[in-house]
Amino acid sequence: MTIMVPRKHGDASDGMVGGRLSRFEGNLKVTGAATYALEYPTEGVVHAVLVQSTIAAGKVVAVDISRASAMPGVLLVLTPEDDLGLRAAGDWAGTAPKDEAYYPLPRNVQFNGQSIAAVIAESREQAAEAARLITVSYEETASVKDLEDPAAGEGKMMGNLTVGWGDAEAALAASDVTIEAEYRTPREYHVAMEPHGLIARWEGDQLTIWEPSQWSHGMARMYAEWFSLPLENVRIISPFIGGGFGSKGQPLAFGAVAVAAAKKLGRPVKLAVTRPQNFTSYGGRAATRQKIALGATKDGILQAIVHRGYSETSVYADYAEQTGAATPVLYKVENYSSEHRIVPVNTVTPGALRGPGKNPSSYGIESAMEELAYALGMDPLELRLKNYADHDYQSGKPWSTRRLREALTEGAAAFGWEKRSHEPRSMRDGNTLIGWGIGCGTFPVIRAPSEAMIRILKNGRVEVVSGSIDMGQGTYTILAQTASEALGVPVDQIDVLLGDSRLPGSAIAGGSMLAGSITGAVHKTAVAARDELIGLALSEAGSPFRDTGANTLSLAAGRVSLPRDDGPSLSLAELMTALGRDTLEIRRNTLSDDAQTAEDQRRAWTTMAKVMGPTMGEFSMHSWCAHFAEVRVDEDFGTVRVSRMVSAFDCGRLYNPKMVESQWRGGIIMGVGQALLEEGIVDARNGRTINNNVGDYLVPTNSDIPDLQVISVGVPDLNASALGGKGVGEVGIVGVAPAIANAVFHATGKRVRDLPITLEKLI
Ligand code: MCN
Ligand code: MOS
Repeated sequence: MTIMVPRKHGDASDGMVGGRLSRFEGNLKVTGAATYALEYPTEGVVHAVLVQSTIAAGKVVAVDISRASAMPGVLLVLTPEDDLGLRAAGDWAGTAPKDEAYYPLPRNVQFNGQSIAAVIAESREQAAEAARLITVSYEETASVKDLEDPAAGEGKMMGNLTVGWGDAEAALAASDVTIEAEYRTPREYHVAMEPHGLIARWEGDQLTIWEPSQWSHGMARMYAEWFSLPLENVRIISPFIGGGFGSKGQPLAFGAVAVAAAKKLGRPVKLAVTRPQNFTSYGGRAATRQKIALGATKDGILQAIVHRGYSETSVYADYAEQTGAATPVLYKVENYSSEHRIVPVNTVTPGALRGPGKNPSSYGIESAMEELAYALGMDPLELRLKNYADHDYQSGKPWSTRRLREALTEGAAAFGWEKRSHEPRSMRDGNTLIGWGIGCGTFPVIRAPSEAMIRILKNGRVEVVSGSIDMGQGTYTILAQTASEALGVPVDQIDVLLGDSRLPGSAIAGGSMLAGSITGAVHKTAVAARDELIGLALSEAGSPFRDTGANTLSLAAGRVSLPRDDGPSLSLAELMTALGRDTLEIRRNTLSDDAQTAEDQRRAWTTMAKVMGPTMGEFSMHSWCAHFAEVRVDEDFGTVRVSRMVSAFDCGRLYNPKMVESQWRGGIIMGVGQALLEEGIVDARNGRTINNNVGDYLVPTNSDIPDLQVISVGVPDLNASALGGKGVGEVGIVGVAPAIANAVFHATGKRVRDLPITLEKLI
């Protein structure tokens, strides 16, 4: 467990909610002082290396381990022959586990790159060398390589994702102006700086796992279910994480293998997933296809949206990358129809990647809106403002807050949009074509209960304790700010402890739901701690306040005083000494009062059962943004550079604008990668991801990124969270790719409808 010592930057108000405090753990990370999961010294640790399938579908007939087993240092080889004794785990939603066995090294191969064997040896080098000597014979069967494969078919309709109102087909047919187009996105990957891996250690029936985790409690539950252990016997430790972006929210097959090996050997096992193995040990964003038809009147009033989407999933689990996630909430439209199908292919099951659903969805609708603007001969900004949704047409509910209009108008003003000339290819600088485009984005406000603990120590320091995590988004820092403000204690007197499933329960750091949830819990706990401390100071023998006759006290700048300022004034340390206390410990949660049983709490912290979606109350609640992109395209070579971006956001109140701005910029940078570079390429012969490394799977570098101007237009939204903030982490990427695609069209007159926009598609 790591205690964070905050350092203060700038003026005193930086430590309050809304201040621009720097990330506490950033310094530790860049200087190497932060301990990542695989860096924990564990005596007697041995090393596991995975062997993955080289076919897309079939059966493992035999695994020859004779040469591997004979290698020096090799302790154990696991293959589909070994029954590891695991049971199936329940899913995120909290559905009870199926009563069946779980095989993390299965005999049936369902995708290329599936783990089918593991070697455990005294050193990693010995294990890696032995792993190369394993030979596997397969009985290969027919497979579906990807969405392009003629064998892929039409997939299955996801009935729960069908959305409709009015009569979209009829209204489309009756519209003056229509456009119809198909948009495509490829497989995309998280590529977090810290690859996956873990150290697993058993002590009797107690299991400790050091593994980067976006959700320590949920992962602990799933490991407990796999190994038939009581939840309290499993501990996940994850104080520092080198990014997750959606990939680190649940335990994966390799984790089960490492834990099972540690149990068999009676020694701690370290398993580092190699970078190439990271491309198939968990799924990235699914490839998508979507057909969108828009109908409008001559003066640009939207009449109908008809939307048909597809995304790939695996052959063993249904995961929908919901192409219809943003389409129904962005515009005012009386006739709407959207459907989504998932197409099973032989891949690892895709997963959530920053802005899941909303991201490809906004690429579709925001590209289509610009195509409509050109069909109408109308400025794309004007078209968007003209069709501004005054409420949520899908749920029929009013928005809690929606400052998308301000995002569009203030973003446009900062960008200088009025200087745009509408015709494609009409703006240039010598041989360079210049284009401007807009893309709007949105992400729902997702709320979840959480728990927190505050400890006031005898030395006057305050600990904020939570099992939530910080993968770089700033949880440590905003929790110190939240506690500082509510308690009246300077931020440099506060230590935040996170990243351990033994600590108080928390929402997942996913779906942009953590900050709103956990600041709410910490705020509530800090207010209770303050009340408790003042109550004790007024009533306990030994306290100099007891006989002052005061009925309340003030706590400010870390000192407890009479409100009138004319009596005793004690620091926290002095007061704790006067009270004769070593610690004062307060724990609170944000579950409702009638849902406080142990079972309620277990479900709340280890499943998604108590998570609330954006329309589960009176209002429809979302974050919003508008991106304005400028691209420069070399007319001869077709190379595209993003030369300027202005993005305006409504994310409600910002707990820490400095971190919010870097969250937004981080999302925008990932969006630039999505628009111009990122594409998982599948070998049609064997279903293998070919570019499974950071040399060939391109993500943006600093030189690909211009200055990114970000603007906040939000106002506090107290329906969305206790402190008025909406989600920040995901919305930044949403809408970037269409803004760039639209700018490329404006520059070149060529509409590329499949990402990424590479030069060969432009020439
Ligand atoms: N914040 C704020 N004011 C708000 C909301 C948020 O100051 N109103 C700031 C805080 O610093 C907070 C951060 O923004 O810590 C993110 O808050 P939130 O939007 O609630 O997102 P979560 O804390 O739930 O984090 C998860 C989110 C997701 S889902 C992905 S994907 C993502 C992201 O955060 N992955 C990230 N940002 C990331 N940032 C880094 N560095 N690494 C990742 O892997
Ligand atoms: Mo974020 S993709 O929901 O972890």
